[in-house]
Amino acid sequence: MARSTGDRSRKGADAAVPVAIIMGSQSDWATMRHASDTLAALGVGHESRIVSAHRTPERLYDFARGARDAGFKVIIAGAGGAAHLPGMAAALTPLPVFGVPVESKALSGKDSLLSIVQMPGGVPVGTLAIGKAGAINAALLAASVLALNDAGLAARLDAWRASQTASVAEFPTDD
Ligand code: RP5
Repeated sequence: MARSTGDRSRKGADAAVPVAIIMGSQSDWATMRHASDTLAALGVGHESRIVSAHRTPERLYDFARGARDAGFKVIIAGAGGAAHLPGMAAALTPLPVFGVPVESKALSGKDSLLSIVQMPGGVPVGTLAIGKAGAINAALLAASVLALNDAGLAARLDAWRASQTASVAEFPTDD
């Protein structure tokens, strides 16, 4: 179901892989894997790959310009620091882009957040929280979008939410 980072196979239009997870560096994977894990738990096909706006700009252009024709429906883009990847991807594709600010060492991800969220009017990036929570929620948002046209996925999302609700204890414990 999920293609891991490093799998560069492209099969053209592929309805089974509707979500692309891109990230600026291998170091982002510790965060972005939570998006991958969440999509896997929901049975959503996805592919993860490293696409750096700064170090591999041609790869970014090739990926983003071809993303729709490759069959992707939603892109999740995570980056840290001067995090231009989500915005540049959004500039190059009509697909919805959800941006995940990766927590940076120097500024704890505030730099990432501001880099991603402050897009000019006309080029939207749906920006999530910094770090793991943002990665998980980006996956849930992507799944919600896809569930609009997928009753099975909508049911799995409902079940996921019900399970989350059931897991919350009413009273705190000392353990
Ligand atoms: C960004 O620079 C990446 O998204 C990453 O969050 C950050 C640091 O990259 P590395 O130096 O760890 O490769 O482009």
